[in-house]
Amino acid sequence: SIEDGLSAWLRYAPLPADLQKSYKSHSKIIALSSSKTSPIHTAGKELQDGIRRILNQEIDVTSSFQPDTPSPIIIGTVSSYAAVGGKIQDVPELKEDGFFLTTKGESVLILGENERGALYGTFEYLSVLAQGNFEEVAYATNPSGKIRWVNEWDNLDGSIERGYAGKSFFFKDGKVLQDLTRAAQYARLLASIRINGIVVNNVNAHCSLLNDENMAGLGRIADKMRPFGLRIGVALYFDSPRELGGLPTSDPLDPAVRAWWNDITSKLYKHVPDLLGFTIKANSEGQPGPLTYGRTLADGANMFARALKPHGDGLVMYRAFVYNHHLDESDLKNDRANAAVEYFAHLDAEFDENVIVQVKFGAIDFQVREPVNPLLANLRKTKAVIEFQICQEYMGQQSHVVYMAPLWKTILDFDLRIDGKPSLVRDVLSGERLHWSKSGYTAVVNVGNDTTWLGNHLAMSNLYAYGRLCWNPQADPVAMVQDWTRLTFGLNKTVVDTITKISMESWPAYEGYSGNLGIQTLCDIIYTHYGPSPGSMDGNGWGQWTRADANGLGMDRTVATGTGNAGQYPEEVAAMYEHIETTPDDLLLWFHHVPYSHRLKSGKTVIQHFYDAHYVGSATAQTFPTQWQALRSLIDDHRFEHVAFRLKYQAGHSIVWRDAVNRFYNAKCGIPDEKNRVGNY
Ligand code: GCW
Repeated sequence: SIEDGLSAWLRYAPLPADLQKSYKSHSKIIALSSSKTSPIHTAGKELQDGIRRILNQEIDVTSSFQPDTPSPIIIGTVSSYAAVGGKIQDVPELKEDGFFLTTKGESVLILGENERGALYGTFEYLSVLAQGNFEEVAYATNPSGKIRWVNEWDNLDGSIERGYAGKSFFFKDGKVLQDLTRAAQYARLLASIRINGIVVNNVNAHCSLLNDENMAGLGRIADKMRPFGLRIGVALYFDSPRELGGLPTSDPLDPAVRAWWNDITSKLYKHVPDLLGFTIKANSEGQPGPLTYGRTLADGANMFARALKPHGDGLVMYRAFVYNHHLDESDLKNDRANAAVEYFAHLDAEFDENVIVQVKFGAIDFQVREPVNPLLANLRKTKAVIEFQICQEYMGQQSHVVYMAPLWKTILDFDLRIDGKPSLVRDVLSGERLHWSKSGYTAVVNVGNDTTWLGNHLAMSNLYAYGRLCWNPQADPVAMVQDWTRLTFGLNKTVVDTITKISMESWPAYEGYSGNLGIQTLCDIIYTHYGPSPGSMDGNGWGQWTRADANGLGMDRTVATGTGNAGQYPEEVAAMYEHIETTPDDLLLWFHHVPYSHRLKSGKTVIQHFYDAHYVGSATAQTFPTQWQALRSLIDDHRFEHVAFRLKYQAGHSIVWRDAVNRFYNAKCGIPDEKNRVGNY
């Protein structure tokens, strides 16, 4: 039903009656909240509602602590619990946003390091109840990433850049919407996966966000988010001083410009006292920025950082996505993948302490496979967050099912060997490896007002898994999708096994038919980023090139003969990517230009691998509709049909992909398919 879509993994479907009976009842929820807008107040209500729906039990909530309450569920912070005389000697030391949960004995105790943590613990408790798991537990858990944000690319006119699920539920006609019901529902979902920040507008920002009416509107959005422990940030348009303020320049070193931003920032804080900060896309894809005024990127970032500084802990998320999108392809040394390191590495010591560089996971742009962005190995003092993308811009745009947790894991588990030492990306992002005080994660989500949020019920496992990975980047993609499935579709084993199988097969299948061996997603590159169009990748200034001709393909990114990109990695990684023999097959064409007849480690030639992988990937996608049929009558018809339709579409579109890509390369190189499938029509 529509309700199922909106509540996503927070459906709280009733458990079977026998299971319900085996739950040890509690007399009361004691939520030690300081106010009605406190996340602990939210937690109390959420738990009451969840227990009613999952277990069919009524339970009262109170905010006052009575020590003699029999078998209560207590929700509080460690300090608020101690203040009412609770025993906290067994509670381990917690980090910011962490929580302690114990169900041992008669009562349940959920204590957060802060109020947000207590809400997270409550959602955790509900998540295990909803999965019919009443096992006694006692543990503390803390986040890996301090920064666990999402970005929405919502425009003020209500459209969403790269959004595939309807219109914005924040903005319309240049203003913040009056009815923010969906925004609050979204905040609830985000809180349940422990996201603590949301940047509500497109990084291609508009200056009218900062007019008086919209600043008040941002205040209303923040009010909706606060009870869920979520703070909001905004993306800013660099030239606002000129375009909104009427100043002659937006030069970041000009005192009048700085005064203008200081004033705007003070006004914003009046409406949003807990503002997260600013996200800046500048000197990128036609956006103005400090370079426009002859200043450095650090000059630009620090201007915002200093405007935020007097108000508290506000951060500048300065996006590293700075590159020339009019790059000349005829120069074999040109490489968009080099841009981030070239623009940012030498500024490592120049950024203020409250600037964080926001780095897309790969050096190009959310492709089906990319190596880790080398900028993450070139910063020491400057702190960073990684940027993932939950909307599937290059990944089938939610019309294809692609579960991306396995892709993200290949990035997070990669060892960058910074200074010759173990440097897993996840340990860089946690701040441990380089002793950063603040760092972590963000992801572009682009949910819309569609009742499925992302346009496809199955796409929501990506949002769910993203939140879990920010907290614990070692979480297992299989376990995450199983949990998500139980919460979203129910406990039936066939349902869980089928959705898990389709999900785990989906990224390899998509890679099989959309872009092999590190060649990138071979989609239309000029505008839609959808559907097969290998020919569109070259002959333009965007720099997402394949350099395919009659003899070979791939980018030579070696130091010896190519763009030098391999050399942007630390020594050991650079040596691996420099040589064809040591470059893994799945990134071969990212780093090397080779003939179609080049033999892979698998023994196949590159072209035969292309042919075969496209057939295998498409064949896998063609099993999805059949696999899904097993779920008829095991889940509700509404969601069954919704997904069935999309999987059928994906199966067909995978054939289009397969044939378009195979025929394109077959025509380019003229080498026949050993199995005689391609070109025989
Ligand atoms: O992937 C590209 C998108 C643009 C987007 C840009 C960015 C918001 O195609 O639509 O702009 O990335 O990340 O800034």
